Amino acid sequence: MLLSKVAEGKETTASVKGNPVVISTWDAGLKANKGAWEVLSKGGRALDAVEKGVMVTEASKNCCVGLQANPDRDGFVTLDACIMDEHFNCGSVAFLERIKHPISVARRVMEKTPHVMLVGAGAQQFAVAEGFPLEEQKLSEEAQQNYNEWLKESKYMPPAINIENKKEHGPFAPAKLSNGEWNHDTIGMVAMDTHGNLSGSCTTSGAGFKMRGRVGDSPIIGAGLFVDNEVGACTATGQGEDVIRVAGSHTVVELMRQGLSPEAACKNVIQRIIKIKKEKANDIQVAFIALNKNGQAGAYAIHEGFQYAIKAKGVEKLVNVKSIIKKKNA
Ligand code: SD4
Repeated sequence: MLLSKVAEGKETTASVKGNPVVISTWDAGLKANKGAWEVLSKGGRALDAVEKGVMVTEASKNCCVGLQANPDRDGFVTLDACIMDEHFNCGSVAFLERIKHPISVARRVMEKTPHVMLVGAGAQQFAVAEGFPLEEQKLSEEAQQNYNEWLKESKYMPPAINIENKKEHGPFAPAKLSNGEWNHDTIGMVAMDTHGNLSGSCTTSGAGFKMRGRVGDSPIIGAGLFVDNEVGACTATGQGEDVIRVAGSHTVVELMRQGLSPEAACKNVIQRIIKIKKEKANDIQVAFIALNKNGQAGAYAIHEGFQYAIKAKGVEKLVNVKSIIKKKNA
């Protein structure tokens, strides 16, 4: 982990109108933000930046986002993604197989169809018709090993997404890579461009060894992602089922509309989830990152350990995010 780049979990005021800013979930966000910055630094549109940014992660061999990810319990990698611009245009794909860049298919759904969401075989058919190559149906070496391991017990339990302690939380916790980074299966990104316009993107392989057909929050507009260009933008990571039930990202944006800072708005929705889950909140991670119209960024998580990456003029760092539940031996 790039400890030198880790900042305090303070609220980060990174930008004002006229200065672009991009934030994204987890440490993989550092590289993704660089991809987005190529667009933002040249005065490009936030929409192009958030697509380009997460494509870096979708293509990365060192990450569980995209086709390298762990499969569902039947052995197939299924992907979810969505994108939203400054005019409430949005597009989404879910349960999509054998396509390398689901985020770009989501954008095509937004731009070329009268719909918001395509799923499964229909989404794949549309992608192929749009010229996206159909990749080989083959698990990455690491995913195959993980799957073989999982098959020994084939035990289905609700995934404890993104909680680091594998022993306590079973095979659905993220794996640690040989370079010490955590291998997360989602990236969410929101950005503001030089015109002060906001956009967001979110792409995931969901939970490893999930039930076939399971779709989380990430491709659902209002849950995994929401953008209101007058107010702000938010994206989520963690246990998708619990983000969906509070319309997470939309709720964060609505709280910012009422005057809450990005961090306070994220914290409010995290507290709502904890109130609903009661002691079961110990077993799930959920985190939100948000950006308001003034370019102020903030985030909050259920559990300690979540980080987001931020890039703006003269700023490039990981931020340790405040949480409700602290590590036991902290
Ligand atoms: C999901 N929210 O499918 C995603 C998972 C995730 O890092 O964020 N993993 O529920």
